[in-house]
Amino acid sequence: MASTNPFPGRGFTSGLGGHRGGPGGAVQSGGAAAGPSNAGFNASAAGFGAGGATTHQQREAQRLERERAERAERERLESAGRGDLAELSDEHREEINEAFQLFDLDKDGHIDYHELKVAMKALGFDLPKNEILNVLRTHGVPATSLAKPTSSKTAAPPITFTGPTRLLLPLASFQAIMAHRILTRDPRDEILRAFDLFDAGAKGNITLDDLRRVARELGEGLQEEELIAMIEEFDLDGDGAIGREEFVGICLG
Ligand SMILES: [Ca+2]
Ligand SMILES: [Ca+2]
Repeated sequence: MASTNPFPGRGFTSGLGGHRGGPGGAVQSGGAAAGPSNAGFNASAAGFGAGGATTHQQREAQRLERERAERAERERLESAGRGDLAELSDEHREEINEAFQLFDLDKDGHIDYHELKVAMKALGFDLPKNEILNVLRTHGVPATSLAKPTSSKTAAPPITFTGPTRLLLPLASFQAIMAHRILTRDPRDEILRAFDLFDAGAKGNITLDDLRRVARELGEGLQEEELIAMIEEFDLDGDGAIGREEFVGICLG
């Protein structure tokens, strides 16, 4: 049949006996059960078509509505995030971008669960698993949507959600989220993060050895007496080292 049909694109419609051309007419003429010779075929086709079309359309509508809501929420957060981003120092903005680039191993502008976890940790946010998952659920996009961005319109294959790693976080969302977190973070947290950089081995104290090491790493030509004087100045409880609270006191005081 296909070989003799002069209008291959309309073959199925005319085969149903419908007098309306085009794909839109096909469903309608099928529903009207036109053409006695084709009635049997039409009925089953219409039954299948109608049932399938309704649920498909409903599902499609629900999916579109859900996507619209998610997109709106994402855009709202991202525009709020852009505001945050504008408030950040250049240094923080660079830190955010560097953390992302560093862990976006395949350079596709998206990071997965594990990459997000380490990228956030690199920025000083060591979040538990469920919080990372929440970030991905709220801001992530399905990995499958990246492979074929335009083919989701017709007969979208069901997204098989096999796990958190199937959601990816785009750079713009990462920037917005991290900007917000950095701006709203407790200064104490940042101070303690710095403390941890000094405190080798997480002893809970910054010792003279730690100061020597950091001075060396920073290339600061500090004299031994200067380092000792630093400890003495801030060592309030006299244990010969700078504890966490003593350190917070230095930075906030
Ligand atoms: Ca990636
Ligand atoms: Ca002390």
